[in-house]
Amino acid sequence: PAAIHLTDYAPPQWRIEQVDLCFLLDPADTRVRSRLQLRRTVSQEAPLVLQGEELKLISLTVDGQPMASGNLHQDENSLTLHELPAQCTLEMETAISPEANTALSGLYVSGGNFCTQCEAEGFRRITWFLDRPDAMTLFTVRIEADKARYPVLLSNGNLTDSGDLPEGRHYVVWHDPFPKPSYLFALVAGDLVCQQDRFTTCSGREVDLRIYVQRHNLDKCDHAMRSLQKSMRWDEDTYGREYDLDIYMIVAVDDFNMGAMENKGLNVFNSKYVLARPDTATDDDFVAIDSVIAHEYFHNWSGNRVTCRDWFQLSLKEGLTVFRDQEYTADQSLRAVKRIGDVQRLRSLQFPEDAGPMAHPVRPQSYIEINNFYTMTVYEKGAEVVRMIQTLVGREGFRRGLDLYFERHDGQAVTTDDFVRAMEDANARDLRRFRRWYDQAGTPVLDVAGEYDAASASYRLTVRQSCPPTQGQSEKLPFHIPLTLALLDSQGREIPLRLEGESQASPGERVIELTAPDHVLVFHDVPEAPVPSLLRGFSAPVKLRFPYTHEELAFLMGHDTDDFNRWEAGQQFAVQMLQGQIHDIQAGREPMLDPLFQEAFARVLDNDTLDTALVAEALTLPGETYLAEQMQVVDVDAIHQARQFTRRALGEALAARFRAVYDALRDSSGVAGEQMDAAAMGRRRLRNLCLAYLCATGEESAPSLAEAQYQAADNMTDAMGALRALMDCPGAIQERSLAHFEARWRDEPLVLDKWFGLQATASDAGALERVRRLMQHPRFSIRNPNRVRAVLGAFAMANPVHFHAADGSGYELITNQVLELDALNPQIAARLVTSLSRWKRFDAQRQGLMRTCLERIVAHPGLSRDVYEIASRSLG
Ligand code: HT7
Ligand code: ZN
Repeated sequence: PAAIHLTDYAPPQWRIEQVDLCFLLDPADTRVRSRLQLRRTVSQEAPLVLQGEELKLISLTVDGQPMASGNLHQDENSLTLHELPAQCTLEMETAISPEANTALSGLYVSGGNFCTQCEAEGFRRITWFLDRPDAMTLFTVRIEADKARYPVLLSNGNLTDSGDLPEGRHYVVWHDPFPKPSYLFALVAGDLVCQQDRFTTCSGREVDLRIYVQRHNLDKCDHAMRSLQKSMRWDEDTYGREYDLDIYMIVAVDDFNMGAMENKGLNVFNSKYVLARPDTATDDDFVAIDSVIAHEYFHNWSGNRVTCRDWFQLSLKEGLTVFRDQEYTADQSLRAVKRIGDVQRLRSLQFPEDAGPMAHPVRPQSYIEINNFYTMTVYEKGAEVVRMIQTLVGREGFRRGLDLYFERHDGQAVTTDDFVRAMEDANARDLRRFRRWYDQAGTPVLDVAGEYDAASASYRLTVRQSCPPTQGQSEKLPFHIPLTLALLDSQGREIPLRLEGESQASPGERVIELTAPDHVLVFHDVPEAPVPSLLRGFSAPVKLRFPYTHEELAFLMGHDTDDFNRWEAGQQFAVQMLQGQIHDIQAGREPMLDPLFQEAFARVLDNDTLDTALVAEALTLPGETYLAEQMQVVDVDAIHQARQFTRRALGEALAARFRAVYDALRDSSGVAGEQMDAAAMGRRRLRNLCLAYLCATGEESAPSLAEAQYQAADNMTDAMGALRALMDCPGAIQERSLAHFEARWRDEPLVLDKWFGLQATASDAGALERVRRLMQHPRFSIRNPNRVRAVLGAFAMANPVHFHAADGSGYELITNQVLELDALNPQIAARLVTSLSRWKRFDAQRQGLMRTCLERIVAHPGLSRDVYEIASRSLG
């Protein structure tokens, strides 16, 4: 398959000024009639090239006349029309089969209802079109269907007409007054009910809010509705963005490739990100739903009103919208807790991507299949890039820049460069060097060293930046990096900062702008040797190296005035200790728990002035994938053993304190109504963490404690907290609790996914057999992406010990499933292949096994572009 390059971008030669669509819905044979008002945008004759996939063209006329056959060329994925008048009307009818659409892209059937997914290139699976984001069009959509089977018929914009038709059929007409690209088109038809509410915008307009679900889920929509209303208000208050249609609809569907889709006025959601009741969804689910609802809502401005010129600009909307949803969540509860979660995600998922064969810039230069570029880099690193701009220009400057961006580009399809230019123009700043963040892949490294000179009372920090080579980019130019720092005295107070050349010291922290490979920062009037607090709040997506002693890390854990960095010091300390233990295990020695770490850890546990959510974060050890990132050759077994050893050793050493905190938080779950606030969530988090440490000890009474919690739980967080803790305690209690859960929830697919995931990630012996058994479970289906993620995705991405079993059995299982899945749903199959892509990080034997699997995949006949791109890049 051929790659598409950013440098080949050319604007479309035709504009579709208006499109009228008429859908005659039928699961096996849907007819799509389209009328396109076309206008040529260039002066000389130019062919009109429309895209299409798996379409049957039934008829075509131009200005009511059939085309001369010599002027019409159709191949598998394109329709070319020659010698068209500069302005004309093109009418077509196409036939499609939604029920045969297992790829879940275009128009498909889920749970007996029709729905669409058009981003990135799904619209071409519905009808022939200029299926590219810079082709913005006014849409009018008529839908006709059987009234009994499909009482609800939805599309974008406002409802303008509806009525009955002969033979039990009915119709609706929707008109969207905002021009949009085809990827934002949506249609939903089915037997759905809706929860309805209202929102009054800042200018006093009334908006009708509706969440459509299957009838049995109507009692799980309250949280999503509240989230939508909060997001709408927040975007007005924070960024001055008002909603623009009279209606905003969300539809929950069970079969969905990703999280949700921001179609204009008609968001389609994976039901996982809508449905929640305290007894069916965990606190993490509630928070995730709030953030995805917000994310899709925020797209109405950052994505829909201002969209992307081409798919290389994807981060223009995704990086910016992730940044906006992160800020929204940070404003809902504790900012530092949100930041910690985001940084953990970035470091455990994006950093590895940026260091592997799939590494690509935030604005990629080329792709084979765009669906493979909805990545952690485009989304999460893209959000970090936006965050750095805010750090550089300040919050007010950022708001000015965003206002200018929306004002300048409303109704346009633009580039990341346009975004940066608005920030520059609104703030009179030159961000030329900063733009390299969009073009250069790889995670920069900052090597920092400090030296105190008592005689001159000065402290000298030297900072060197570098960036490892990535595919196609062997040399990197220096990045523009905001480094937020403070110097702490021995009491933990921030020392006022006076840099060389400055006449006055300023209190508090500073943002230092690094633009060169090397910087020397000399601070004066420093009364004692300070402990530097560097990269506060994770001010840039880089790897920081500073030779802290264990004593300094323990000091920062207790004293840093930056919440994020206090957590970070604990993580660094834990990483250093775990690395030592990994070496010991590899050398056949007994690992040891560092007493200094234990003390610092215990002090955090005992600190009742800290927010409980923050304490829970601080007491969570770095994850196995993050630890793997720190190793030259990944040793999954030693990593797992070291981490388990430390959990157990801490559990044993501090058992009485864990138990005391656990008991003190016993009555904290609260009663329904007040149990979903951030404080209650923080308490549950800490309490479940204590339980997990207690269960990690292997102590006899621990499983009963977990079982008692499981049985008494009135909420899914505590039920799952108990079950998860029990996964460390094989035996009768674990078995009967798992069996109870399965019996109770087997008819709630989203809840059962938790049960699938827990077992697919269990590290005890027999994991592979268990995964095979789970795939035979009557509720498992390879056609449902949530099920695939819960079983196969969880196994491949979150069960390193068994996925990387030395005999290659884990790789074999995943490879076979990838190939089976590829024929049905290439997008989901491609996601699964990424688990094999970092084969070079492992020992020779595993490398050989993984490479063989990748070669088998690439050689498979009829392979999709999606899987081919990931597998072949991984091998290359
Ligand atoms: N903009 C959407 C990205 C998307 C997607 C969503 C559902 C299924 C397939 C999809 N392909 C691309 C989601 C978002 O970022 O908001
Ligand atoms: Zn998005």
